Amino acid sequence: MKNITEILNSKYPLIQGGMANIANAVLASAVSNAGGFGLIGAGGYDAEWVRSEIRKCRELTDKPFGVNIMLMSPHAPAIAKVVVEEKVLVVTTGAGNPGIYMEEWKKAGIKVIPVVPSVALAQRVERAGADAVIAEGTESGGHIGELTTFALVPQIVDNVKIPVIAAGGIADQRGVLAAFALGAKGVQVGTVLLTTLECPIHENYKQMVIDARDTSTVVTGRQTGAPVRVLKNPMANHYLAMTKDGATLEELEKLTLGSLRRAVFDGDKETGSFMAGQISGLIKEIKPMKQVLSELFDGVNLYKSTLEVM
Ligand code: TUI
Repeated sequence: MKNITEILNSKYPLIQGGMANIANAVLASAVSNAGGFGLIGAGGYDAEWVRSEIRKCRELTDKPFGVNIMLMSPHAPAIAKVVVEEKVLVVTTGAGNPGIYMEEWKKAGIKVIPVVPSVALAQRVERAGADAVIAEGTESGGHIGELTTFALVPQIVDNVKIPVIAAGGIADQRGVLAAFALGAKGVQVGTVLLTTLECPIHENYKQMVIDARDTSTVVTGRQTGAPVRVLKNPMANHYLAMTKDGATLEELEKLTLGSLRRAVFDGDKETGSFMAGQISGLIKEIKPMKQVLSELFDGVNLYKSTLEVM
């Protein structure tokens, strides 16, 4: 089986999370320049935004990087074409099954690494030609599945032949080692990148992650079928109270419209949605990207720590 660093052509076996509205060319190039594998997160943006960020990223780094496509976006079909036209090396997908795009991407030589919340979807995308999968636990920030990283990773490892990348709850070397002990060959991180110097979010967002404790996140949207983990704030409390009072889908959508942008760009602590994972409580300071990645990996032999599963 290929190592993740061979698939990604990166120094570290680390891929950046999709991080909708956050992961632009500045963040992606910072991750790749520090030895990880950066991604442009398409989120809810349109195809021309993605094309322009890909081109900007090529100016900012000579290292490889990829694109994350959020499949719930109405722009996903057009973005799926742009990654082919722009000869993107690696595509990760989230929030859905990328099956309908796989043939075209594989034909174009793109390496495809879907985020999967279950063994069933991992097996389905493996059959469709995925090069690896990202097993993302419910500890993660943003849109999440049901299973924890600890339960999900080894079950996917035992049921696919392609490499598995672990995500959710990883923010230091212990988390990386644990992921490898569970059989993962790499990690995806998001929350720990929010507080890097280079991360292009409002200072209030970074400070909220630094101030967070273990119990500071909450899941909104469980009832509407799109559960999203965010930092607790008046916006999240209001959302949950409205859900309890039987608010309609329209009312909830109206409340959350633009709320991620208000968090990322305006740092609006009252009405923004600050997506972040349960590991926020471990993060204590703002650091340069290079230091964060070095602290995750340097000085440890991950491959020796891996147990052979019989
Ligand atoms: O996608 C993510 N995290 C995200 S996307 C996002 S943007 C957004 N904003 C508001 C509402 C919804 C999305 C913010 N964070 N992570 C990857 C992920 N994929 N988590 C869960 C899944 C997933 C869920 C179901 C993947 C596949 C899936 O399959 C269902 C099916 O069709 O079989």
